[in-house]
Amino acid sequence: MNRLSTSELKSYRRTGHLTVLNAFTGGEIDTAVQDAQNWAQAEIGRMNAEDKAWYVEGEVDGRPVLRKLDNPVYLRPAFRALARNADLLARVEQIIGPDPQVLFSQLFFKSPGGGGPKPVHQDNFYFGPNDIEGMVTAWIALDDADEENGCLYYADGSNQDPIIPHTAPAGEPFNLLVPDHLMVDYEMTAAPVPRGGVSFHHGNTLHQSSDNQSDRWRRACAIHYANGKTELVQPALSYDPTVIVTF
Ligand SMILES: O=C(O)CCC(=O)C(=O)O
Repeated sequence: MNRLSTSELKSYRRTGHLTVLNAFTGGEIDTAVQDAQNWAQAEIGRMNAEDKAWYVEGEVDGRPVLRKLDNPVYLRPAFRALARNADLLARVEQIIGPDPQVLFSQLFFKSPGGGGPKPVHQDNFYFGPNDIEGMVTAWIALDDADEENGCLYYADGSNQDPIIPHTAPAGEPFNLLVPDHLMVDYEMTAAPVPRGGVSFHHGNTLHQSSDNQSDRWRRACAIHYANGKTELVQPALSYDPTVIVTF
């Protein structure tokens, strides 16, 4: 079984994030990407105008493309397979402790030339867990992610800072963000991840992604794990407990 080394764990605890290369094979990622594209086309066909206004983000080759879809791990066997990967679960357990479960998951499409940015936030503000150490996000790169196509940026060490109040821009109640004036002391560092790699981040780690300025996709699946004892006691949005995936 592949596990995190002592120095990797130490680095994660210090900086609040850690990238592991080649966590998944090319074949596993191919299966997930194919499923993501099929699922997106089916969902676009089903969406009403209000959903389209939020989820559709431009066009590629004359066809609408989505910003994101929620709960791939719960809804799609191809993504459930990624989430239950034995090496991934072992690493997650090293970070947060026993009995990891998936409370929520997200599939980000960030399409070529049109995929928009995700503003600075802390996942723990969204989730409001009773234990800030009890959750970790595993962000799986389904394409090479770099500065040109909108990789993640982290504020190193912000995992050791408290949760900061977030606000929502007018008309975007789900897009919670840290206001600029609270970010002046933080430097954001790019964290490129090659396809098949995973970037783990702590729930308090400040992070964001820029827009996709390339002609390449930047698809990624974010899996939000909690250990068996962690509960969402003060969530900023509402999370459906029936979609929790246990192993
Ligand atoms: O992929 C992105 O652009 C945003 C991901 C994110 O915010 C997360 O994984 O918590």
